[in-house]
Amino acid sequence: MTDNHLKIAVIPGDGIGKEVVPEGLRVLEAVAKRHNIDMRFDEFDFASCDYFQKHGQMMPDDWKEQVGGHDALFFGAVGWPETVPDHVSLWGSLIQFRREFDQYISLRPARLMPGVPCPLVGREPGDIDMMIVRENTEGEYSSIGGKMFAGTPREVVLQETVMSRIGVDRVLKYAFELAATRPRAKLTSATKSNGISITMPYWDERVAEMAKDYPGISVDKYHIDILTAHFVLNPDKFDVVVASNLFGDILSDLGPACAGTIGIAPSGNINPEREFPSLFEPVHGSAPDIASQGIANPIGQIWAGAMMLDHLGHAEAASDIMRAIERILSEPAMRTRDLGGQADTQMCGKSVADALD
Ligand code: GGG
Repeated sequence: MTDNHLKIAVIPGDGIGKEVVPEGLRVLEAVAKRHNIDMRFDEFDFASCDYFQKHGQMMPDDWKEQVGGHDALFFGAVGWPETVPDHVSLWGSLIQFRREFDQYISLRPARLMPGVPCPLVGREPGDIDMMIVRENTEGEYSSIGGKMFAGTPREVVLQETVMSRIGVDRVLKYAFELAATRPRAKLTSATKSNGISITMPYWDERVAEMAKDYPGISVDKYHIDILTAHFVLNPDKFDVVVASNLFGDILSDLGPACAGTIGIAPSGNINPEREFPSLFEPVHGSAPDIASQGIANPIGQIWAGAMMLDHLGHAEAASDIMRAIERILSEPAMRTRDLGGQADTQMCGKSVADALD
């Protein structure tokens, strides 16, 4: 049964995360009111580089207790390389959430929305509509490795890729099931099994094995290098795309960029069994180059809010947000600069809230 009382942990993080999260909340509050959803927001200052500077770590030791009782996490962005190295901020925050809350699916839609100028010539809305399913807890993002003979000419660094049968099969199953719900029923697997000769052939084998259970799904695979070229040249070829952690991260920036801008791309870090809360964030990072100027596109954050509501069983409220986003994107005056407009972050967020049915 759908829960009408929702408790959301809000974590703005760094850079433009602090600017786009309030716009996401503005829209969530407006839609909650219309749908009589009692939504409570608890804001946390950790998982940010400011917190690191004060406390010497990205999150308090009891972060899991602090946010674990919430229905979902609404996250902005992390990273401020001037003060904290990027690998320290990412591993100290987002990667902890993904691993500790077993958010093994990263679901990232890339869709050409009506009215959005597409950098690829001749594409219309509907031509680009893919769901990128990224493995989110293992793969190339592994903590197994180390450095030997540091600072000497014999210096050696090593970081292992980890693929477990459980880890690979569960992300593939999710992707096949998702493909089965979509009209084209097509699944593309990203690989590199010619060069990476142990883990990637294993990935391919598991795809082939699982495909036997889904005879209605048309399956293909591409090496990641040519796949990136096809994303740019033939994005309409793709429906559901499943990829390892690193390949999925790259493809889920490229896909939305082909569809106009990374600024509108959302992402769900999902624990499908709902044993733990899932986390919703824009695909983009903290963007230090445009932070504090009030010009960031808030739509990725707002769309992440729609994904969160959908995940929590409020599909109608989520659809209302998506309709409002489509209306605003169709109006050049309401677009932010990444889409050739002049609107600032707050104007754009407010216009989405006002455009709700
Ligand atoms: N809102 C997403 C964010 O802050 N991303 C920072 C980043 O670099 N993420 C890498 C990743 O998602 O693995």
